[in-house]
Amino acid sequence: MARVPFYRENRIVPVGIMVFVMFLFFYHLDLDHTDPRTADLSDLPPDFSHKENTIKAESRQQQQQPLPSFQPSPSAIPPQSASDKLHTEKPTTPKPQKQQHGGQTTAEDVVLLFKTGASVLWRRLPIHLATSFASDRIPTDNLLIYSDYPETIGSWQVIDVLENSTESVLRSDNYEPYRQQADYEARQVYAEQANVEGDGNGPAGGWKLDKYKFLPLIQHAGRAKPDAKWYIYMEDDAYLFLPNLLQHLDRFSWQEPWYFGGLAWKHGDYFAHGGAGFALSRGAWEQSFGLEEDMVAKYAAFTEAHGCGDHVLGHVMQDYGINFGQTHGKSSYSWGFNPEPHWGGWFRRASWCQPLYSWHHMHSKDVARLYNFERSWDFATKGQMKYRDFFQAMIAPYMRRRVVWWDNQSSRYEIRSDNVADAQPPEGVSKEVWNKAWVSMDACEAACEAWKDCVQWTFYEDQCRMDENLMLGMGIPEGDQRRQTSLPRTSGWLPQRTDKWVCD
Ligand SMILES: *[C@@H]1O[C@H](CO)[C@@H](O)[C@H](O)[C@H]1NC(C)=O
Ligand SMILES: CC(=O)N[C@H]1CO[C@H](CO)[C@@H](O)[C@@H]1O
Repeated sequence: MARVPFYRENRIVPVGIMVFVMFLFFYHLDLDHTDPRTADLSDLPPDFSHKENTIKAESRQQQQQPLPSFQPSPSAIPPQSASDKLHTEKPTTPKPQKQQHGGQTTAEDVVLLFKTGASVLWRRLPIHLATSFASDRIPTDNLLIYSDYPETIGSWQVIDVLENSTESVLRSDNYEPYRQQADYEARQVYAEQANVEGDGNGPAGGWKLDKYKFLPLIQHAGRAKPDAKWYIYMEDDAYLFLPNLLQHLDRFSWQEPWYFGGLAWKHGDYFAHGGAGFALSRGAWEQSFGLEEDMVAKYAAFTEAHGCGDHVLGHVMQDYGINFGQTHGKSSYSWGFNPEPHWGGWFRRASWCQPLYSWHHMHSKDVARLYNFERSWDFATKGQMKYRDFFQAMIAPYMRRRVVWWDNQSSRYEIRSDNVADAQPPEGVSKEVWNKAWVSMDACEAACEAWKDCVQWTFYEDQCRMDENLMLGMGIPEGDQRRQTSLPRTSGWLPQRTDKWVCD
């Protein structure tokens, strides 16, 4: 018997049409609901940890104070600035460029600006050449490597970003390492810190050159790559989750002036912390560097008088009416770009479901394993990688119920034998359990378990510290000298409690 083709089968065709219509319907619903922009980041508390590499327990209260609302002082903006027209129309939410993130902005659209220095280059650059600079991740043409001495490594050219420094700057004391570098080279002396004969540390104080690099770097990049839509800056001891960031950039128009990264501030200027990495749109470049013959010369005195290059750049941006942050005037956003390493930063409920863009103070080993992790992430189907995803893959495996010789810096509450009289238990915890916390490891753990938000604790002698945020920290391994000079500290985690930190 001949089979009827399926499209003539009158039981299948109407059902097929119905299924197709329902699919279209749900697809549209889904588009509306998954729009990441509706999860506006402005509700989030600011993270004040930037610029501070370690978060001290004493200063955390202060760090969690909300920022004063961000209004650049009008006098800081030159009245003649051609940027005024752009500056007045301040969008409060990023303008959508497309419906759903799916890779409209590709690595071809951006330039990755990598900053290093002559005395650290040989230790920090090679791991990136072997991992994060893979040409399927960032095309070689879209990568600019900046140092303070020119080098050639295979097909990579390292640019001396200070090569055009003016005479007056060259005479500055801070430039001594730059001048000495040439002498090292001329005398056939290495500066690799590779522990091989003939090796040296290089000129002392190379870090002093750092602040001079930011303006020439951005000026050079914008001129060398005028067709780029975004300039993405990173330092040699950072890891930047580039594919995650590209999906983020999809939500902004590169023609508009955008400048975002990890929030930092100094002398009344808000700026992107250099170590955490940042993104600058072509629109921002044109509205600032694009208007000047030589921005480096124009701000030479300001650079000389201040300490940090990322701040100098932020000051310039502010002068040209380019406000920091992805909501422009709102400074509350600062998740994603981290000025600390993954083991020294806090995993909080508030950032748990936010996408993750960078970690700073990375060892070469970190770069290798973060690169592996990034490659294992399926961006096409899972979308952006969040703090939660990173935590589950890279942090949680280290966390145990209890580990001796480990201090994880739990610090929201600290109960000691000498302050217990004033201890106030959090809501829902009995005074009896709480006030015993300092007595023993078991009592400390019991107090943490009794406080419903507690996710980690640390016990030492007569001191119990507890926290509602998670930080991995570092242990003290067997054979380490520090085990001879102190008593063991014990730490414990309750990472299973993050099950309550649901996303969506
Ligand atoms: C230095 O100046 C030359 C000539 O203008 C230019 O080609 C080069 O790109 C400049 N270098 C930097 C790092 O800006
Ligand atoms: C963030 C961090 O690692 N904090 C501490 C964890 O414990 C070690 C060992 O006691 C300390 O050296 C770290 O400073």
